[in-house]
Amino acid sequence: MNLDEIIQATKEQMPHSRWEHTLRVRDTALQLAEKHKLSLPKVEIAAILHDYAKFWSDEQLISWIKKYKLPSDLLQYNKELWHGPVGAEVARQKWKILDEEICNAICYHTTGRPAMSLIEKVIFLADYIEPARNFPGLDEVRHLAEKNLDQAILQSLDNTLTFLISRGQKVYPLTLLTRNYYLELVTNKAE
Ligand code: DGI
Ligand code: FE
Ligand code: FE
Repeated sequence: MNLDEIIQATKEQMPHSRWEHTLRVRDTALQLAEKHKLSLPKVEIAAILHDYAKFWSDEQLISWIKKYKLPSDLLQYNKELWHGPVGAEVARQKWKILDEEICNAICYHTTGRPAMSLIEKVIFLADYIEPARNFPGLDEVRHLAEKNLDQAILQSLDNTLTFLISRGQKVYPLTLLTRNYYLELVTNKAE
């Protein structure tokens, strides 16, 4: 597995603007990784691959979810939730990446999950705070991410849930479980 080859193939899966987002996620993730003494090459691969399947057709995403027995409940929720788990499967099947931390960081970058590893947290947050993002409440999450990753994750999930509810959209149960987990973690630590 060669990083240049992965970069070239990833670039070909998406429009240029999405590739630029990917590069900003990589840079943001590497900054966080350095601060938290994480393996930079692992973080870089996860960041490059995180949106690999974002522009795949519904048919292609559905066929991977079925073929590789990814959670079938995904199909009852927003299509936006499919590209993470499928991207992780691409990492395994196409790029032979067997490092579970890298695959999980790709898999859970949209929903998060309870008790994420440091690399999962870094990819999850870098995707949310990269410099060109512009969500309501983003400055607070950027600020929190400098001091406490768990608080930043909680705030970003609260923002996402508020956004989904305001648009009348379904919430994927894992998104909610993740939010509740980090709420408890942050609250108990503060006591
Ligand atoms: O792929 P990106 O745009 O870089 O970012 P992402 O993978 O975090 O996807 C964000 C989208 O996913 C955003 O529009 C909100 C949506 N999303 C996150 N959690 C849920 C969700 N959508 C639904 N319907 N339900 C969720 O639980
Ligand atoms: Fe994504
Ligand atoms: Fe992304």
